[in-house]
Amino acid sequence: MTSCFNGGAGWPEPVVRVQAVSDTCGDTIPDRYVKPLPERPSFSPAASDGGGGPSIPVVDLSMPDADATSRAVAAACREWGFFQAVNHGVRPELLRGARAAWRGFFQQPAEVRERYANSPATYEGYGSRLGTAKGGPLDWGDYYFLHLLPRCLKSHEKWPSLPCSLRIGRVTYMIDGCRETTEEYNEELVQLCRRVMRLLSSGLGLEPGRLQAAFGGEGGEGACLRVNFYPRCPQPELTLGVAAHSDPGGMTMLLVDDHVRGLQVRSPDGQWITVDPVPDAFIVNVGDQIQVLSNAAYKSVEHRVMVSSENRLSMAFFYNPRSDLPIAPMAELVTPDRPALYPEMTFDEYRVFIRQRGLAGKAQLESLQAKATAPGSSSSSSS
Ligand SMILES: O=C(O)CCC(=O)C(=O)O
Repeated sequence: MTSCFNGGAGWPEPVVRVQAVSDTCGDTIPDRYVKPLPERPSFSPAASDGGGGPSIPVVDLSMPDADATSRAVAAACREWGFFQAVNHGVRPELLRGARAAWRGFFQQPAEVRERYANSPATYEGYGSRLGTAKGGPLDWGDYYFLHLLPRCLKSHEKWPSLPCSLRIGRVTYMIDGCRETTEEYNEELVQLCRRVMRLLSSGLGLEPGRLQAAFGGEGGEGACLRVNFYPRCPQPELTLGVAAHSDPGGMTMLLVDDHVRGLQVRSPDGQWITVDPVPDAFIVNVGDQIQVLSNAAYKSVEHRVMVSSENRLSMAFFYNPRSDLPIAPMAELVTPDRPALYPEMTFDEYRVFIRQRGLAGKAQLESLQAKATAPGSSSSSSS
C-alpha cells in the first residue's frame, strides 16, 4: 500500500487514500473509519421508495413569476435550509461533462493523483481528511478542493491537468478537459448563485441586491469547489462519507450522482432523511454565513453522507462572502424583539475553527450564538 501514502506535507500523520483502503481492505474497514454507534447512518428510505416520508422541496427556477419563485426558495430555506433546483439554466451536457472529467481524475493511477496531494495550509488539491488532530476520526471519502474566486486565489497549476483529444468534424483538438470544463462550470455556477442570492434577498423582504452586497457585491464574493469521491465500502453501516456538519460558507450548490444516493439531511423535526436526487438538479443549501446574515431566518442545516457498495461522486460548489468582510445579522433584520443572534466575525476568522478541528455538526454556530445572547454581550448589527 505504499502508493497510498503521501509523506506528511503538514499533516500530523501519513495520509491514507480511501481509494487504496477500499481496494485492499477486503470485507472489513479499518477502525479509524468506524463511527461511534450514535453517529452511524440510519438507512432511512427516500420519499420515492414508497415510504411517503418528508423530502426536501423541489423548486422550478424557470417559473415566469419571480415573486412566486422567491417565495418558494425562501419557504424552503426557512423550513429545510435545502431545496432541489430544477430548470436552473445550466446545460445538462455541462453537468455530465464536469462529472465525467472529475471521475477521470479519480480513475488516474495513484502516482498521478499524488502529484496534486494537498496540505492543511490551504487544503487545495487532492485530500483525504479535514482537520489536523492526530488520531482523529476519518471519513470514507477522498476529495479535490480548489479555489475559484477571488481570481487572485485561483491557480491552474493546482488543478489536475488531464489532456485529452476532442474530435469536431474531421479535426482533432487537444484540450485539458478537467481544467476547461471546471472553468466553464465555475462561470455558470457563479451566475446561478447570484440569481439565487437575489431570490433569497427578496424572500427576506429586502431589496434584491442586499444579500449580495453583504457578500462584497458581484465580483467581491468567494467561491471554491470540493469534488468528493466515495469509493465502494464493504461495511457502509459502520461509517460515513462525510460526518454530520453544516456548511461554513454562504450557500452550496451540490451536484450529485444521479444514480447513487448518499446525502442525508436533518429534517425540521430532527430526523435524518435520505435525499432522492432529481436528475440534473442542483441540491442548494444555506450555509452558516447566510444563517448569520439573515439572523437565523434562513437555516444552515446539518447533513451527512452515507456510503455504499458503489462508488459515488459529488461536486460541492461553495459560494462565500468576501473573506475579510465583517459578517453579522443585517441591520434590517435586527429588532428589539429579535436582537442579533450572532457577533460580528469575518469568514476568514470563522473557518479557522473548521480547518483545525474538522467538521463538527453545528458546534461553531451554536457557540457563537451562545456568546452573542449571553447576558451582558454587546453584539451589534452592522453588516
Ligand atoms: O456528497 C454529498 O452528497 C454531500 C457533500 C458535502 O456535504 C460536502 O462536500 O460538504
